[in-house]
Amino acid sequence: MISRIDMRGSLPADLRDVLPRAELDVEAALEKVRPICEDVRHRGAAAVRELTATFDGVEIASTRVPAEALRDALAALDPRVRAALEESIRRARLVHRDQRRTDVTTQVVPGGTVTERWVPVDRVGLYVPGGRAVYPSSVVMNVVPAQEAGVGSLAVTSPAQKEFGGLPHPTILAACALLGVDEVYSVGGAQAVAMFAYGTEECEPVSMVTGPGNIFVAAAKRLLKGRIGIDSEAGPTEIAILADETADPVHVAADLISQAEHDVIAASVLVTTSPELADAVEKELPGQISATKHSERITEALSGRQSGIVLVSSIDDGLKVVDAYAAEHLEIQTADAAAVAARVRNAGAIFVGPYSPVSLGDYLAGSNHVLPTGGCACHSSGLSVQSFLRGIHVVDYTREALAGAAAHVSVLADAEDLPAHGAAIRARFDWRVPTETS
Ligand code: HSO
Ligand code: ZN
Repeated sequence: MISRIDMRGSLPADLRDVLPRAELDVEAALEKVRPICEDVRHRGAAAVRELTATFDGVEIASTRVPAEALRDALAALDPRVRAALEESIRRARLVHRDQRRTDVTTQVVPGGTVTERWVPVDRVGLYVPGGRAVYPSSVVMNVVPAQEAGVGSLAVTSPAQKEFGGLPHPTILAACALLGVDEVYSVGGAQAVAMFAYGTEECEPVSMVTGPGNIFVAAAKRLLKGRIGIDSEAGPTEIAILADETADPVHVAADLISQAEHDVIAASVLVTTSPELADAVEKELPGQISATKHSERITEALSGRQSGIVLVSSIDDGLKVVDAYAAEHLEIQTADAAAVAARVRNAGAIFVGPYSPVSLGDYLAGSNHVLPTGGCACHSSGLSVQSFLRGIHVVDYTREALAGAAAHVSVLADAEDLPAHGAAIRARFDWRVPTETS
């Protein structure tokens, strides 16, 4: 049921186009999302509440989740889930704390310095999906880097759920409480992104919105980008596995299945030098799929055109294939996996060897699971402390140091036909181009 592409002869020139990939037409959703965002912009919280009634089927009196609801959710949280979340948070903090940047001052010339000062974004809104995908782990993965970056004001929003009296899912609320986030809204969809971007009577506007969501959330982020900063537009989950004959087909099948579990359009791609492994994985899949809860969804994802097994004639070719694919998650299950992993150029995150499966990274490795999808790993990184920081150049030159640069500035300004640029420097030196000693 999983398709095969044989590239053992030679690799096709248009490798990127040949490889399986899900298409997500965010552009088409833009027109639906535009009036929603305009409505929120003009009518504020009333519009947000009405849109929540329309799209989520719940009447909410206020968009803000009361503090007691957060406390109650934490008190009612299964203690085992609490312990697991606490460990996930602890490990994520260790990794993200090490991502903090220090300001660097470069002395360019005597008396002339440029300092790169790292300043966190003042206020961030985090979107957490609701509905079928209730992911407290994603709350951790969004909140921890923002907090470690030093973001002062952090708000979380997640769709109002009818079955929870118009509040977001209790596990989401409990995760917020564990992380010390007390500003939470029960709003989902495009209206949530608009609420954050424009602000309402009930929610101060933010400077940046991060977090995964459905196609309407992605479209709203695309529409409002510029007014707000965004992380990447999250597409369906992908796993690629580069494996040779040393890989265990049971592990490979389990890992392909694990990410296919997310969505019928999730992508699972095995790239292997070993036809025997390909056969063994194919043989292994049906048994594992039928033993798992979401077997229908998984079967659809694995038989979709976005998933497949790619046969290659060497690890070198395999590396070319996985680099062209630029997977969100890439596992290396080969001999000398660390050395092979070191040669990978494009991936959201790399999982090395038999004991580093993607599901470890989804929850507890300490790494971040908000990663670039759809091939964006060839130009972007996953969410990190850096995502929430701005590097501001602070330029500080003395009179003498400016004098030393003046002639070159004048020449370049004239060459660009912008003489007033040069004049701004001469104005400080009696309208003459100074020499370094004048
Ligand atoms: N694999 C997903 C993240 C996730 N998995 C959340 C389980 N829960 C995208 O990286
Ligand atoms: Zn996952």
